[in-house]
Amino acid sequence: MKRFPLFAAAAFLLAACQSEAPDLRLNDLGYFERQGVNVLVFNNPFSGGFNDEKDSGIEVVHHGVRTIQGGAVRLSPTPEQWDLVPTMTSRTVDTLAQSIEVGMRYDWYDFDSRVVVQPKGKAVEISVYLDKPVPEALAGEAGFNIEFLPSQYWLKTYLVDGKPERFPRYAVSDTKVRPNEEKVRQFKGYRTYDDRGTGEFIEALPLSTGHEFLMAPDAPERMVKITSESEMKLYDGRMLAQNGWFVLRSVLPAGKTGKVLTWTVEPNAVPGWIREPNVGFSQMGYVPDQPKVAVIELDRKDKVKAKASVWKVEADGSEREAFSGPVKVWGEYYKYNYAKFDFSKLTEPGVYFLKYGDVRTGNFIIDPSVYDKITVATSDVWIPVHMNHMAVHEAYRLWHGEPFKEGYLQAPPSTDHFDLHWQGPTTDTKYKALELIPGLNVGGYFDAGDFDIETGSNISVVQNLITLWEQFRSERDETFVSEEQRYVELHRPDGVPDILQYIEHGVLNLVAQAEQIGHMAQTLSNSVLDNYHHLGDASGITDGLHYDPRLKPYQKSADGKSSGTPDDMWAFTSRNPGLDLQAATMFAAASRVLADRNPGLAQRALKQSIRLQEEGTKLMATDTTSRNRRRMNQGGNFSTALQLYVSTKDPKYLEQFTAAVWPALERMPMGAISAALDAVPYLDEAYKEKLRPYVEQYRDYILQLEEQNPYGVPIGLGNWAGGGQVTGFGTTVCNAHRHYPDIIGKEHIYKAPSWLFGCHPYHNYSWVAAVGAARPKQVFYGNNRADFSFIPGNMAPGLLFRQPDHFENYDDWPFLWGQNEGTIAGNVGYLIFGETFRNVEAN
Ligand SMILES: [Ca+2]
Ligand SMILES: [Ca+2]
Ligand SMILES: [Ca+2]
Repeated sequence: MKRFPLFAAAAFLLAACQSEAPDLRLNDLGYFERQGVNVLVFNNPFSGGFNDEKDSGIEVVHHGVRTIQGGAVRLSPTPEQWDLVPTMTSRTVDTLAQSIEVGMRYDWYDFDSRVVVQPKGKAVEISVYLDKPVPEALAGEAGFNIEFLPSQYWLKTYLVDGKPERFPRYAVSDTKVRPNEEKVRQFKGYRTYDDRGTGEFIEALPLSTGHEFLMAPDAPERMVKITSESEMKLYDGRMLAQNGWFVLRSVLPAGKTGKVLTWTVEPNAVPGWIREPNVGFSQMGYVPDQPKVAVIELDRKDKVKAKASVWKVEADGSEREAFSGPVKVWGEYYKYNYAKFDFSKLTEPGVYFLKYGDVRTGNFIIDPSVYDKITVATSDVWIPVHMNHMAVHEAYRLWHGEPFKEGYLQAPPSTDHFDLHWQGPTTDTKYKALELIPGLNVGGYFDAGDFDIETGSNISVVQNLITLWEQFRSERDETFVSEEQRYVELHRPDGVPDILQYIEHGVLNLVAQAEQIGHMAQTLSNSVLDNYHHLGDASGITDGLHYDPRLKPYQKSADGKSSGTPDDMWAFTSRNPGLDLQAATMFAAASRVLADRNPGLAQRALKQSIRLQEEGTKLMATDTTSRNRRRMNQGGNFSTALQLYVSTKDPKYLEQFTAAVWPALERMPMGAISAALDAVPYLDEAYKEKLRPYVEQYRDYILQLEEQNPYGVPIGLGNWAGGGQVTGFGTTVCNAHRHYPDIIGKEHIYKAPSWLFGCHPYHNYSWVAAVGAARPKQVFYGNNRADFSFIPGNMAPGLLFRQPDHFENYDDWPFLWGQNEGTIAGNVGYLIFGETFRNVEAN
């Protein structure tokens, strides 16, 4: 992506000429643009994976912030995540006519529509066309919607046909109820709501109705004028779901074809606006002798300043310039221009901040100890808060009570789940559909911002915690865990290293799965969508009573132990021998580390390990599913062989490992290098020598990253931001440096932490909640996201890419999981990275 400054200069001159006529124009990337305003038309189509992810359709990036999205024909006034989204059937960019046309289709209703967007001066005209009238079932329901980001509009004003109003800070508008029969179908026929036996669903009523809406006249950067001959209504999507947006909507007329609706949308552009520079630096600070480079992200129209400076905060509160140096242009990367400021020469411990032009950053520390505590919030708070089947207390606060007391039922065959799970045509167990599988409500970790136990993820978490324990033996004890009392208390030492207790807690659930089910479940998850989207205390997701279908919904049995509410969680039990083998490896390692701490559990783990290893191997030999083949090919088996060799010292596993590792390194050197490096401490010098050329290749990859983007780390462009990729990269670089310091210099180990702690695009906040930084991110997609808060120690996935050129990370809106969610696997990945980095850094 890197282009040279020469081109940047040319683009600058061209842009300067165009500023005489600042109308919206269709650019080479296929969206409409003028300085401060980007109008995107299905550059990001609805993916359908989780339905409405609030990042699709017609979108507006307004003065650098994506404040409008979801522009499309929709079937509800305030669409929720699991409402149907249209499939994009065509997208035509007509450079001559300066227009973009998109075909949309709802298969379930056999309903097609088209939207055509064309610039008209500083506005775009959006028209909806129908070749056939709106189907009868959708008359009055189908409409054209666009959505406005609440956190950027609340408390601002709007004018509707000239009448002043204010966007509400909290959802408090009016609602009505309608009979369930009238509800438009939701994702796979599931329902997002629990009607409490009323037979009715809720619909939001509009805040305002009119033909001209002027949004945010009091905030020029957010001001948008929308006019139409069709009646428009403004709704508050948060009435039904906390992650809803403000929705402007016109219902499509029934019985009509051709052009059925036209809106004119004019986002204001502030004259002369240039985006404020984003000065990226490590909020966690720097150790004295490490490289210190700030990366400055600049509007392409901004002129790069020659110099930047570092200021020291003195003990008497005064400030003085401690260093000043040149700013070097790096070049363009996607939307912006980048420059670097190297202040490595500054080594004196102290409190500092950076100055670049008018920008003054928050402060940071230079000191040998800055990295000492980078993992404590994750290990002391985030991980224990995610312990399932426990009540978790912290000082005066209850994080959550004990969830899922009623246990888990066998998922019925042929279930297509809403969180991407499924149950195959049989149960694969001795249990009948909806029969209680005893003993599963123990141990385990919530997957993420949701509360299911993802078995694969839990296995890798336990495996990683074991690796961490065996490598670094952290005896840290800040957590009280009583499995007997099902009680956790944060910041209360109990004489047992926390990491052993975390391993034990994970193993308790996984061993129970192997014993009770006979093999590993895919997942233990919600049975009904209306409790899957639960926010807050996990103990309230289900009623804690066994489901008895003989009772009526919401009715309790006389003994108070069961209810007719079908809210019990399900175990999805279709057998996956690949998962069984993964568990077998982990159980072998767990039996090793738990032998002293909990001999009974260690025995059970070993027994299941041997059984699953035998059964899994046999099944794998005959298994032809692509998932397992892929796993075999990707070298999952040589990591396993290494683990087994470390556990047992049986040379047959060493043979398996060496037979697989070299072909894997040839096939995909960057994919296999991490596992190959893990083996170095256990193998001989000959192995280490043979690996050397691959480490040299890895160095070339690291150097090439510096050419690819200004931050020198792998930047993910997927629908889930690449924080995990960066921690994985950081861990691998640290291990490569540890074993091959002559090939991988120490300077490279600081790239991943710089990115994680604030040196990255969009803003310069640390991706890790609460620790070390003057300005960590403040909102995350955790189970407390409705409070616009965080769970300390969470590492956000971070920087999300939106096609074709926009990176973002909202820090005033927690609800986009792809940028703000913490997962148990991701945060344990951060813990591994942090511990590895701290140890390698200190040596
Ligand atoms: Ca999940
Ligand atoms: Ca402890
Ligand atoms: Ca229940």
